[in-house]
Amino acid sequence: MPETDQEKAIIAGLTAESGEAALDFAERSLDELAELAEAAGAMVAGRALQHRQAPDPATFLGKGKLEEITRSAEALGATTLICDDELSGSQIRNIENLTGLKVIDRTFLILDIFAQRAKSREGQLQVELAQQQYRLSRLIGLGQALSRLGGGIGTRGPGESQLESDRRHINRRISTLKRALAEVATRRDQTRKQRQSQDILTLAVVGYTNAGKSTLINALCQSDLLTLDQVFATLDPAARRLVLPDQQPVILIDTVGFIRKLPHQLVDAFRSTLEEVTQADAIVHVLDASDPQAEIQRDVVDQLLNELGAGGKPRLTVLNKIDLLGPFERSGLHGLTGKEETQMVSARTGEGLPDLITAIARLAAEQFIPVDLVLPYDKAGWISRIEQQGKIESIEYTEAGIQIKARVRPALFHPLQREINKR
Ligand SMILES: Nc1nc2c(ncn2[C@@H]2O[C@H](COP(=O)(O)OP(=O)(O)OP(=O)(O)O)[C@@H](O)[C@H]2O)c(=O)[nH]1
Ligand SMILES: [Mg+2]
Repeated sequence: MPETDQEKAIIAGLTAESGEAALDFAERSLDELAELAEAAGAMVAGRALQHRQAPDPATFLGKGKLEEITRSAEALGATTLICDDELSGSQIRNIENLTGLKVIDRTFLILDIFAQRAKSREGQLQVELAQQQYRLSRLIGLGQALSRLGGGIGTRGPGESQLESDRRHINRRISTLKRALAEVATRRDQTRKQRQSQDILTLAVVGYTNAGKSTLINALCQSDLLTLDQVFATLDPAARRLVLPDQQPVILIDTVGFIRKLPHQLVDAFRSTLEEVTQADAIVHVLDASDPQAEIQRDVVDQLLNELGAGGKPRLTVLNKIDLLGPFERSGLHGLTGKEETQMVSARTGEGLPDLITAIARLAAEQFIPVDLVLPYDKAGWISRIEQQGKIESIEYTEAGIQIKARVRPALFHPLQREINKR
């Protein structure tokens, strides 16, 4: 994009604590905000970090800081101010009045990037739902301010009735979007049920945005999912098949990346997409081990997984991008290894992938139930199902019937058990 077309922005954040670690944390959050602003198509002309016990309820940043920002925006030719936290509707209006700048917050920015990236119909519907919910909550902020101004009976001004009609309009749109999404979700459900009925083990590949999830799936499955050095390249889940060394297939599901302060509107709106994570048999958590913020990113992902109710699933941790690390830095990765099994890999060079595949195979094997049974000859049809959905370890044709030792998926185990008990 030529520079002249780009919106010039100043980014600003708050930190409640002043210690070195807290300052560093806030600066890194601003770095990420700058990345988000650029991903949305803006040019970051300046940044400001204010140390303050608590945000100013009316203007988020202090008045003095806002005056400073106004002056530097004039000097730099910036027209937009982007704040690193969610602002209320009245805060946005107050800051706009004080600075003359267009004001947006981190949530708006993330929603905007999602809107630019969404390709599938489901993705577009989900993003618009989140955006409308964001707008609605900002209207309410404005509404409270106005109704306080209005005061007594009969003082309802034109502003307020406009507001009510806006609110009605948004609510109608939200209902339409929810209905459309419910339809798409039903279809997604069917696809998933079909997959589950084939009973192939499903692993959700999750992680912070840009950690290399799609690249890793491509390297493992020889697929060609979109990978880019930018945030939120992937919005729609995609399933790819990986055939393990014992010929057992598993499905890897690529998912949307997580980020700190992920807008709750997005989490709500993306619920059906995120169900791919909650419905998976196990989780592969991909971390960018070369990122100085890897530890924080891991915690953000852990917390979101817990919120989604997927915190207790069997899990593998993958420390990716180790090609960017020297031997000394690699040996310092202990801090990132939790209680789950951890593999160091480079999805780019292929280093560590054979060990990762072994670990996935081990995880897959743990999801199978061992059986030792005698199948009557008239039930021999079950053998092909066991072959498809499990692994036969030994088979012997005896007088009593067909003696089978095998490992099967839970979904086959129960019907099989019922069948045997019928006799
Ligand atoms: N050096 C190096 N770069 C990698 C590696 N794996 C991925 N990358 C790069 O990291 C960037 C992000 O990769 P993606 O696979 O798109 O990351 P993602 O986690 O799917 O990201 P989102 O879908 O945006 O959340 C791309 O530029 C990749 O080429 C790796 O092992 N080493
Ligand atoms: Mg991706």
